[in-house]
Amino acid sequence: MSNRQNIAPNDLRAFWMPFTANRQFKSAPRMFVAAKDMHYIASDGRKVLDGTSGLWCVNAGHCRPKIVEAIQTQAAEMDYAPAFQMGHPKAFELANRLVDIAPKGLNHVFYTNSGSESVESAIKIAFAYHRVKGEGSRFRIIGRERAYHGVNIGGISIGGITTVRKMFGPGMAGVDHLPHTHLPAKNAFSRGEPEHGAELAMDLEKLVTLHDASTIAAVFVEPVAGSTGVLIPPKGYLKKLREICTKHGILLVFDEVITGFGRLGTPFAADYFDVIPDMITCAKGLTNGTIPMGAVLVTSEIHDAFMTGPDHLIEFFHGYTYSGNPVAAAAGLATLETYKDEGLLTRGAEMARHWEDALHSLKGLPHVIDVRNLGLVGAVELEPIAGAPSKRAFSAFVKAFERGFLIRTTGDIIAMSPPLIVSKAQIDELIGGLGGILKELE
Ligand code: PXG
Repeated sequence: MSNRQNIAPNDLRAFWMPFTANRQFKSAPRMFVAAKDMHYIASDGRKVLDGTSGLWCVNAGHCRPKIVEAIQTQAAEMDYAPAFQMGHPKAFELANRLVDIAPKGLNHVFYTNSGSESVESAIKIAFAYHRVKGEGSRFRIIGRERAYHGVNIGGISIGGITTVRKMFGPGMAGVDHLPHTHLPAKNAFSRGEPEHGAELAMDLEKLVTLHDASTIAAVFVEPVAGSTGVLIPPKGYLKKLREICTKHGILLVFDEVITGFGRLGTPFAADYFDVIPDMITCAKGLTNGTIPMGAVLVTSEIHDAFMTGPDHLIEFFHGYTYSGNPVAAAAGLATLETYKDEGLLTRGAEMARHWEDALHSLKGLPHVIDVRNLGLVGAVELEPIAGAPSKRAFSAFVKAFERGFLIRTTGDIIAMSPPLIVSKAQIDELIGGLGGILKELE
């Protein structure tokens, strides 16, 4: 019998959902059908307060008029233009607007369609940059434990998530890892940047001694690790990494897929920490989550190193069919305008203190073993149920959805990152709601 006869239009089996407990979801689906500003509307008509900006991407809030209109207009005017050997004005305009808000020196933009692709592109730029400069022996990339750099082979190789790393084969060759900086014994319940742990950056010197600088192309770090539970870097840590990379001619890449576009109260985390990397990978907030688009921002030094040889030849053999797609570029331009009109790239700084106070009010509630925050990112770590890791936080997530709040969980850590338009009252509502749930958890 044909498959088709078995699948009703509303059957949930065909869609193999990403990063989802498929069987649990399909036994009790949680569906969103509409969204506006700070809220989703669930399929049963309930309003759900968005405590996570979708998946850390809807920084300006949902269905913002300028962005909606720009997408509609562009889709009708020119849906697609070839990305290779042809151009269209909006991709160039967006690159210029991005450079305007990027940290000083990051003057060029390579487009991708996601954070994962931004990471792969940055890895390839790092390899190729050293090669065009005559240092092709720099084939090694240094990542970090507990890092998330997307899902492709390069990203999972330099990433540090064990469940992912054990599942998909040996990965990319020539990778080593720095230790993570999560030190709960010393830093639990830190407000903002923790005091202890900057010395962990010195492990990079050890890796340089082990492998020799001449084999190392780049160090990749998330300035604040998001997916693995909001790990805030210790004071001074990123500055030390920068110093060591500079000393040894190693490129420093900040993966700002989550921290980019105002999450910490500055346009990029590089601004917040006052550390300028050689490349920034971004995505998500670039188009406010509407149309897939990512980018790698690079220094002129990197870009210009490729601009040699006969000028009819392609300088960098890399790119995607949808690099700089017109509808995505239009969405990106309207997103950056919305951020500018409403001061959203720095609004997090104004709200950070209220957010921090609200989050830390959860200290002392049952099962809470740590609270972490920076800008408009926060995490509440719960003591796992013995023998059933992740279960306690997952029940908090399900209960929160039932009560009208969207939160995220990773292991037994609850992560929150509301849209940057959030009000103080909405922060209180979200954190108050979470507090109520924590009191009821097993
Ligand atoms: N780098 C970083 C630092 C990320 O956080 C990616 C790369 C990959 O981006 P794409 O666009 O390929 O998904 C990410 C993505 C979560 C969560 O809830 C985090 C991400 C994605 C989905 C969920 O922690 N980060």
